[in-house]
Amino acid sequence: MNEQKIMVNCALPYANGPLHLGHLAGAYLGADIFVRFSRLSGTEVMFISGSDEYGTPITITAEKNNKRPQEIADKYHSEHMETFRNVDIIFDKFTRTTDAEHVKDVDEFFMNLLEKGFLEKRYMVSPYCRKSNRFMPDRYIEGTCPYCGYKEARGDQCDNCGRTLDPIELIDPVCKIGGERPEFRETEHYFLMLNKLQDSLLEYLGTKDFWKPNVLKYTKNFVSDGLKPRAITRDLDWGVPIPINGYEHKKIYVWFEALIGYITGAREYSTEIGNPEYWKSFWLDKNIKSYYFIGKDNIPFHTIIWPAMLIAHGDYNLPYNVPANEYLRFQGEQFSKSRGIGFTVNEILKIADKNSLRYYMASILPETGDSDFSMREFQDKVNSELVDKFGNYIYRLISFIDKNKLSIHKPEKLSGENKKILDMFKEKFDQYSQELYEIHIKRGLQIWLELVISANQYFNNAQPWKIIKENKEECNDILYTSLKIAQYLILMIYPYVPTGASEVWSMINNTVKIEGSTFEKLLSIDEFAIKKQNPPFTKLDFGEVINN
Ligand code: B3M
Ligand code: ZN
Repeated sequence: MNEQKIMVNCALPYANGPLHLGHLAGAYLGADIFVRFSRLSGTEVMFISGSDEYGTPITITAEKNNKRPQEIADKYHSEHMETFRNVDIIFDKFTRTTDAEHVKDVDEFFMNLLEKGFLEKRYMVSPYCRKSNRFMPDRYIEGTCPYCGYKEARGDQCDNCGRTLDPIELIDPVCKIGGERPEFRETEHYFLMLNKLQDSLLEYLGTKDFWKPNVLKYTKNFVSDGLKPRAITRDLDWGVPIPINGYEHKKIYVWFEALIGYITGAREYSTEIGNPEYWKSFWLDKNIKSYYFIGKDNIPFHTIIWPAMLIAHGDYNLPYNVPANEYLRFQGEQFSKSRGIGFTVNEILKIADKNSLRYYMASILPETGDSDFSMREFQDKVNSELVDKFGNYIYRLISFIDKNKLSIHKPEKLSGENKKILDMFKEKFDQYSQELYEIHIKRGLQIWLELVISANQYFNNAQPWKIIKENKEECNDILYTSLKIAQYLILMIYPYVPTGASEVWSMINNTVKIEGSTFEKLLSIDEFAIKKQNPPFTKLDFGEVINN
């Protein structure tokens, strides 16, 4: 069931604003859990993401703040790296699309596709602002949506009905910068000839019936609109230059170049670890599975455009799975910065610790449909499950061994209830592994929680505090069993709450660390060094935040 080697890539977040809980739920937390699980299962993983620093999302923020785009990108690039560290999301490489290495990769990709005939020059009609004397990005044009009548639809998309738009379709279009009705002028661009890739793309998609239903649905919608040539350059200053003379005033479209960042990140990582060819063992070996953790709005770019680009290029591995999540709401409403709804990651870390946050978020990931983040549920779940059920089991067990100064050894033979429960744990652990292997993060957690409840029941029924007076050997067997149970519980929760689990682990074992080891090795440890201290999980008390 285990793969030897996999590649896990996470959408490159735009470096134009803080990361919020929706980012974690949509892509990053699930990816980190999957990576940690895979590594513990003995799989070699390369885990890549980075900052998406070009494109209009950055220039719009820069203009609003009277800053240069690079200043905005610099600020949020370092902020993002720190935020991910704050919640234990640790990439092998968090690259930047403004890195010179990235530009090199984009040039190579562009020229490769051009030479093979997959890029062609075409004319298109684009909005032109006479006041600022330039072509305007689609996003800068606003007007009334021709489909639903929403007055503030953007030239690329209507936020009300969700349709992708062309600015020329807008009723009464206005340029956000010049404030006037734009002119529509012809302009020349490079197009990716998706039509030429249609057959290979459909063949590829035909092998993907195991993808999540939501991912297949968005992908099919896109395909049924027809695979038409798509412009991959723009009339913009801020972007990767087009590697052809005479195109100095145009740039490569952000979505075309940002995707190539996955390759740049892998290359840069390989150089950093002193093994510059390492990335090839992932990207050039067609047996290596690659996973892309992304939010729902990025689906067609990863299930159509990126595979099309990779097919056209020819050398590289196509996405194996794209386990995109749906949206997270905040207490029944959409996250909205302007209306003050929801938290950024760093805001919530001021009132809750990272273990609790990861635990709760993992339990509500929008894996199959939209889900809701509720402060009350956050508090209740952490307090009753992580602290009361899991924390107490560990605490009671360790306190008992410590108080009686016992040293626990492996029994010659386990029998009765002891054997029964460990057999059951082994079986449930295999189920958990299968769920996580299939990226069912919530189901894995559910199995763990059931086991925590069984662990408490076992300990209550076995009554070691009574048996110790009657039969020392039998008491040893109960505590040995309880410690083996603790091993399972700690290791199974590790991918979800790595820091907390590692601390609990050090209370029963002080020689081997979880990180860098495997389930197999760690579960075979039969010697325990008990160190009594309180488990790291503490109760949340949001008080007023909940009542507001
Ligand atoms: N930057 C979208 C986003 O941040 C986009 C993803 C790029 S992945 C190559 O939501
Ligand atoms: Zn609309």
